[in-house]
Amino acid sequence: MPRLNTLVSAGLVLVALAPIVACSSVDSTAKDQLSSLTFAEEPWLRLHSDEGRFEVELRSLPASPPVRGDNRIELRVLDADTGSGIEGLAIDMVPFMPAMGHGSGVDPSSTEVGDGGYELYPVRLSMPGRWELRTTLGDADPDTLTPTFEVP
Ligand SMILES: [Cu+2]
Repeated sequence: MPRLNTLVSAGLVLVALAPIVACSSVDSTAKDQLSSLTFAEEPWLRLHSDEGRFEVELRSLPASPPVRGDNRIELRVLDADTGSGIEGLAIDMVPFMPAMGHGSGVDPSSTEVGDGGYELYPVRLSMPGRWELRTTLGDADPDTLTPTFEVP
């Protein structure tokens, strides 16, 4: 059936296999399970930084948007004019719940993964509701970004 073949794109196969991979390692911790997952090809959010210098793609695991508990978030930081990845940025991210005026108690650390990619872990969202990721890109001449979303 050609129609079925069209539906079974690489992306769908990845999504279908992810739970199987997670379930096959019953003894591993939540962290191990999270690190065995692969970011989706399509970002769940694209934003310009507040000063417009960067275009930033966001991907998250184990789901998009991020979920209650610990998340892995990848930021891909691109030059807004040329589209090329910006390397060597210090990234500071503070999860914050504006309605209740609290953060998450843990600051995620940033690991550069190449080509303008930065992985933030653990992004800990302790309760359902609206969260902001108050993010600073670079330290000498920083630009900022505040992805905002609902945690189910
Ligand atoms: Cu809260």
